[in-house]
Amino acid sequence: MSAPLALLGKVDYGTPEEYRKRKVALISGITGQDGSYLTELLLAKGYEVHGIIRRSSSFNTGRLTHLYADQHERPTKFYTHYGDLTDSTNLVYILAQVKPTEVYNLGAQSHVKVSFEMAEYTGDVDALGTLRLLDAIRTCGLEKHIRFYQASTSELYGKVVESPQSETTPFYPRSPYGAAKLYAYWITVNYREAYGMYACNGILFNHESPRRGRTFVTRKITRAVADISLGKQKCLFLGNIDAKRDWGHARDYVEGMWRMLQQDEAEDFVLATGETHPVREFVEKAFACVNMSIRWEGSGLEEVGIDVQTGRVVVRIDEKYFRPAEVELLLGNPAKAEKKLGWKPKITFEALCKEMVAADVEASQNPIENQN
Ligand code: NDP
Ligand code: GDR
Repeated sequence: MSAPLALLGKVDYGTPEEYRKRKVALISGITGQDGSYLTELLLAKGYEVHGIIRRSSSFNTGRLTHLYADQHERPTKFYTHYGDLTDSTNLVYILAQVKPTEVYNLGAQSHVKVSFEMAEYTGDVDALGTLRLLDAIRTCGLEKHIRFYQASTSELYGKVVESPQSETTPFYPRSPYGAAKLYAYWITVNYREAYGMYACNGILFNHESPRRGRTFVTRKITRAVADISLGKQKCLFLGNIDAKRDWGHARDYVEGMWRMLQQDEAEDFVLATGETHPVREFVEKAFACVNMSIRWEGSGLEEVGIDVQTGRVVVRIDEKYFRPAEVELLLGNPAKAEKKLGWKPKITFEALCKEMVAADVEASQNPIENQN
């Protein structure tokens, strides 16, 4: 069966081996946490990096500012293109223009709680957006030339069926986000099997950093800890503090993404630390970084976190942060990635927490310079 490229007329890209002698990456979601770290990694490896950015009335390229600045001081191989995963024509146009050798699909409505309120949009971007990008590659006739990375997630596991969770654990998503990512996972597998594409799923467990979006729980906590320690905020309001997550550092995880695209054959891999911690432990560790210790009192919605030294309530529970269906426990088994990719996370839970608190203390003291 011929590729839909016939619609565009034949383009000779040379053999896949010749084509892949160049190192050109295209990243959707480049303005996000992972996109910014992956861009740094690929530029350091000598890649030409192209990113898809969305037009927004407010500033959305803060995590890339240092790379734009570099470009004006000395020429770099970093380019951005306006686009959106809901716009097929635009994706075909960008692919035809850029002719990447590797495509990293990181773009997504990535907030689980928000996905319950914007379920259709989340499905459009996270599920159909992945299909659009895969089809755009085929439309350009590049399905044998491009290596494709799909940002799959531990949210696919959802309700605990087995623990720790590995590449063979059955999926049971618990949110519109998880369900949309399930479609994206399987369409990636399907395009690999149907069209011989080099397409991989990275099933990544939670990974954080000082560049984490401000409404995800770790960053929300470290920002509040910074502001409370500096007397700028009184109390932190949270939802389910008993949920457990396998938290790593985003810098380690983007290295794993790249390694997945350097194998002889495309496969799916879990990236995780193999440790799990409840949200309440992250709260305790974060406060400890500013020399505050927390004592818990009460239960359920009435539970509070008290600063032992002053006796002040600094953490309260707010019903509005609970989800209609929760993922209670995530704990990954990264053995396959360690064996086949030689990948191991380097940054510990404690070091991650410390780095995030230090960055937020600095940002709180100098709010103009630090707008991540
Ligand atoms: P972020 O939320 O920080 O970044 C998401 C990116 O997607 C942003 O660049 C955003 O653009 C972009 N985006 C959103 N909607 C669209 C759209 N319609 N078209 C094109 N781009 C869009 O996510 P992370 O960096 O944390 O995560 C990267 C990917 O990995 C996501 O797909 C996420 O679901 C997945 N993932 C993340 C994990 C984590 O723990 N961080 C774990 C497992 C998977 P804008 O800046 O304009 O909003
Ligand atoms: P998650 O991350 O849903 O795991 O998805 P998030 O940090 O939002 O939640 C982690 C856990 O903390 C609980 N929680 C709260 N969460 C938020 N955001 N705000 C709160 O106030 C709060 N209080 C308690 C949550 O209920 C949850 O159990 C992230 C995203 O990056 C996804 O895109 C990615 O796929 C998964 O990680 C792996």
